[in-house]
Amino acid sequence: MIDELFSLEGKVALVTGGAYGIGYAIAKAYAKAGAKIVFNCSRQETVDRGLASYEADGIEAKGYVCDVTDEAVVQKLVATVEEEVGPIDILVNNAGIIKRIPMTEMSVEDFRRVIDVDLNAPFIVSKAVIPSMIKRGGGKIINVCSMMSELGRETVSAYAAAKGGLKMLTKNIASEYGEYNIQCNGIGPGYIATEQTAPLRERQADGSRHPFDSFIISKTPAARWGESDDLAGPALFLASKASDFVNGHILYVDGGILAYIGKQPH
Ligand code: NAP
Ligand code: GCO
Repeated sequence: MIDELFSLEGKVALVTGGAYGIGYAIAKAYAKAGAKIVFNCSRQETVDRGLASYEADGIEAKGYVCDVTDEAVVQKLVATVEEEVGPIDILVNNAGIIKRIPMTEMSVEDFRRVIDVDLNAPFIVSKAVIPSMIKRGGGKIINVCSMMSELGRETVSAYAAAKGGLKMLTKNIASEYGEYNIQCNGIGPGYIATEQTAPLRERQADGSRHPFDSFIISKTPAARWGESDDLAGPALFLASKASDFVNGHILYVDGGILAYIGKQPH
């Protein structure tokens, strides 16, 4: 039955940074497909915000404070989840930050922090959940990559380096653990209207669009910013039986940006 292909009934999904934005949209889709939802953020107030949103959407979710860059805390989180909810069948490495600073003006500390959250943390969390997945005969890992896994632009050197590395970490986890029926794939959102990109869409003093806002719309064949819910279907595909023979793939959900050279000037 086609429904069974996309069902997550009885599965436990951990979505890092799943309080709002892209992580929340992915978790909501998983809940609708039957999964039990667990999420974490680095701040109690964000966890509380997420819990209120899940409750308002009629979703039973458990939230934990856990900085994904702290291996000891992550290992404790995984043990707690396994005890309180059950073994983790689906991991979405979604938690992420960006710092938009010209590279030559960026401090090493800022560069390292972005790499720590966006690249080292997916390693840390994946390393914590894979042994249990192997014991249970398999699992799904979805790493949230980016246009910057493929492209650069000014001021995002640390983020692009991290997301480019995350693409290759995805391929390596797929290569190293595919034989244990673990599928590790990436999802690559285009430019999505979330709090993270809000500065790029702020209306100008005269009420006009932010120049970057207009730029992205011109570079996107779909001629719009993505919404977090645009990721729901592709993320569900990567978490379900439907993708059991898909491994090491980065599924770009970008409205066509990566395919498009841009509109010729008139
Ligand atoms: P967002 O709105 O900024 O949300 C980020 C989430 O990650 C928050 O819940 C945040 O909560 C959590 N987080 C940040 N640092 C953390 C840490 N050290 N430990 C645990 N949780 C942490 O971001 P978003 O736009 O939804 O993006 C989510 C993911 O998609 C990120 O990996 C981002 O790089 C990626 N992405 C975004 C876009 C886009 O256009 N928006 C496009 C491509 C890829 P706390 O701050 O409370 O920890
Ligand atoms: C930026 C944006 C992008 C998006 C996303 C694109 O400053 O260029 O924040 O990096 O977050 O990663 O896929």
